[in-house]
Amino acid sequence: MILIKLGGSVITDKSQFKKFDNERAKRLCREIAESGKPVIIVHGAGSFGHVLAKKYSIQNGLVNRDQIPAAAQVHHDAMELGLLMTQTLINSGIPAASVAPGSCFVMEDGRIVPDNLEAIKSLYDMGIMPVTFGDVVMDRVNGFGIVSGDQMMEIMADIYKPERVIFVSDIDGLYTANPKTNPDAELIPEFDTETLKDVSSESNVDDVTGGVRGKMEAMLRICDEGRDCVLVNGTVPGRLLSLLRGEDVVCTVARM
Ligand code: IP8
Repeated sequence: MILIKLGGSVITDKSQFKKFDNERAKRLCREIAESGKPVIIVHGAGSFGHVLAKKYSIQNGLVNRDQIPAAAQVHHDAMELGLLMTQTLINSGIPAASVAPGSCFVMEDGRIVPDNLEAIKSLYDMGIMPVTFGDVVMDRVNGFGIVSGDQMMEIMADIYKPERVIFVSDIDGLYTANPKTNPDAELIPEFDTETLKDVSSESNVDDVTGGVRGKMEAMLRICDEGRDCVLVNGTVPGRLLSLLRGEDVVCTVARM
C-alpha cells in the first residue's frame, strides 16, 4: 500500500479563501486511479484551514472564548474540503470516505493519540479508502489544537505500514533555499538528518503548521528500512503517475 499526502498547496488555491482547485484535484485522483496501486490519501487544509486558524490562533489551544466559533468554523471548512476530495475520488472510480481526525483520535497537549480506530480500520477492510486530513481536534490539555496532514501521515504510516510514502506538493522537492524567492536555490535529490542541517529553515508564514523543514522532519520520521519517503511536485501533470509506476522522476527522497 502507498500512503499519499495531497498538500493543501496542490488541491486548493492558497491565495484565495476556501478555493478548491477542482481541475488539479481531478487530475491527481485520475493519476492515482490509473496507477492501479492500492493507496490511502491524507490531505492538507490549504486555504480552507490556515487563513481562519491563523487569525484566531487555533493552533495555540483555547485561550479565550472568542476562538470557539472560529474553531467550529475551521473544522466545518476542513470537512467541506474533505467532502470535495472524496467526491473527486469517487468520481475517479475510487470508493472513499472522509474521516475527520477527531472521530478517531484525540490530542494530549499537542500530541495526536488514537482514540477509537474501529471506523477507519473497517472502512479500509471493506475496500473504502479512509481519507483523513489536517483539522481542528479536541485536546485533553489545551481544549483544542490543530493536527496537520503531516502529523496524520505519521499516524497513518504507523497504522497501515505502507511500503512507500509520497508527499505531493507544489515544489519539485527540497531545495538548498526557497526556490520561489532565491534563483540560486538547487534541488536536493536525497537527504537525511545530517544533510537537513544545512538546509535553509525558512518557513511559510501563512501556515499554522510549520513550513518545509517541519515536513522534512516528518518525512525522516516516517521513512524506515525498505520504506521510501518521497516529495514530488503535483502541479506537473503526469509526475505522480510516473512515480507511482516506479519510473524515475524529479523529486526528493528522504533516507534514514
Ligand atoms: O494543511 C492544517 O493541515 P496542513 C490543518 O496539512 C488546518 O498543514 C485546519 C489548518
